This record gives sequence, structure tokens and C-alpha cells, in this order.
Amino acid sequence: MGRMRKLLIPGVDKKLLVKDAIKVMPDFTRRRFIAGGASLGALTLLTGCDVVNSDSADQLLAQVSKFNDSVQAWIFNPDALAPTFPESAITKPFPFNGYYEVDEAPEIAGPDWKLEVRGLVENKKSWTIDELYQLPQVKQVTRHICVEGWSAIGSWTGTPLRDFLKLIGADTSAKYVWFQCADKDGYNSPLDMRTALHPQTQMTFKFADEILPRAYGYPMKIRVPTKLGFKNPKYVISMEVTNDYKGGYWEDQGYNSFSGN
Ligand SMILES: Nc1nc2c(c(=O)[nH]1)N[C@H]1C(S)=C(S)[C@@H](COP(=O)(O)O)O[C@H]1N2
Ligand SMILES: [Mo]
Repeated sequence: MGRMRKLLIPGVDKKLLVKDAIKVMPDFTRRRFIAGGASLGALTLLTGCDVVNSDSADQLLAQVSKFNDSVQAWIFNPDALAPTFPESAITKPFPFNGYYEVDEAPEIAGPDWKLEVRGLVENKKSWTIDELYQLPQVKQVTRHICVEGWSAIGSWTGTPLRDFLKLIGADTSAKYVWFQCADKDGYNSPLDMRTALHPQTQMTFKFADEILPRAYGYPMKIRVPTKLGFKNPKYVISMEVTNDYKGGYWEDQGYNSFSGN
């Protein structure tokens, strides 16, 4: 995940922070948190705290110690909506992250690009960017949370993935939608069908009301505000509806595939 690693909570040992948080969690939350990989990012997602300095690390622990049953019911509901924010809350500049530096990000020529649709769908046609731009779009201002312990609020506009899945006649009883990206050594990620059908899961074409910049995934990324950043694939070139667990770039390196609520 490149240069962002250096920015991790100055003065705070993330393993100790996660350990401390586990100690103050109620039993049910603790079990779910540990089953989910007990990462700093998951902790950030649970608390909504931005863990970039030692002050907010304290705040985060204070937040966890207030967890109770009603909080848990919300946190672990896979259909719960991610919080939305006013445009004034947008983080500027919005960070770039990848497993390489930004100048090595894929450079995709829009007219040459096509989104390939595969697997358990009735209509396997490939989509050009102009065809995709014709679909109805909605905007969301939500928080992106990276497993490395930073977060940022951004504005993303695009077509709800569930609308597209309906349009292509996807078998929504299948287990996953698997995305492949154009990155130099490959990047991919499986999304569980329930999250693929979540109302805020989006095929994103714009960032901050402008055509998605190269850094953030041109021509298309999948925005999943209820999941950690690595489950938000950029530079998507294909989508496959499947019952097979096909693994993913970070998932294969030990990050929990179900990284979110
Ligand atoms: N194709 C691709 N998608 C990716 C990544 C990547 O390296 N390649 N990194 C992921 C991670 S770890 C994060 S935090 C976000 C960063 O998105 P941003 O550059 O828009 O902030 O993209 C995710 N999607
Ligand atoms: Mo990330």
C-alpha cells in the first residue's frame, strides 16, 4: 500500500491500540471483531474515528468503551447505511493509495477501455465508457477508511451497482461479484453479493463532480462505503458474477475478505 504506511499514527503502536480496544469491547463485539481479523482499519470503521494521531487514538478507545448492545446491532447489520457528510467535510487533497506510487498507476485511454461482464449473467456484453455514462447516476459524500489507519471523506458519483446487476440480468443468488483491475501486476477483489446489492455500493465515474481522475481509478472504480478501502477496486476492467471464491490482492495476503459490516 506504498507510501501511506509511513503516516500511521505517530507515537502509537497499532498492535497495542487494537489489543487495548479488544479489552474494552463487549463480548459479542469482541468475537465479531476478532473473527473479522482485528485490524486497525476495522476498528476505525467500527468507531468512525480517524486514527491519524495519538489524540484520536485516545478518542477511539473512549468510543469503544461506550459500545453497548444497541451500537452492536447497528454495526453488525450488513444492510446499515454508511454515514454521509456535507460537501464542506470533504478532505482536500484526497489521498492517493495503491501498492505503487501514483506515477505508476494505470493510464487508461477511455475510448479503448471496455468493462467486461462475465459469469452468471444473462447479458454478457462488454460496456464502453459512453454506454455506462448513459446510466442514471447518484452522488454520495462518504468516508473512505484504509486498513492502514487513515481515512478521508470524498464525493463519488456513479450508478448503484445493484441497478447495473439488474440491468445485465445477474443471478443475485450467486455468492460474489469478482472484480479485476488494470494494475501492472494485477489487482482484484471479491465482493459478497449482499454488499454488491447494498444501496450505497456504486460503479463510480466521478470524483468531486469531475470525471474520475487517473489517481482515483479512471475510468471506473467500485465505491463500497461499508467496507475498508482495499475492497474498493479502481481501474476495473471486468466483473464476474460467481459462486466461487476467487481471492483478491490483499485478501490473499491475510486481510479478511469480509472487511466491514
Ligand atoms: N486497482 C486498485 N484498486 C485499489 C488499490 C490498488 O492498489 N489498485 N488500493 C486499494 C486501497 S488499499 C485503497 S486505501 C484505495 C485507495 O483509493 P484512493 O487512491 O482513491 O484513495 O484503493 C483501493 N483500490
Ligand atoms: Mo487501503
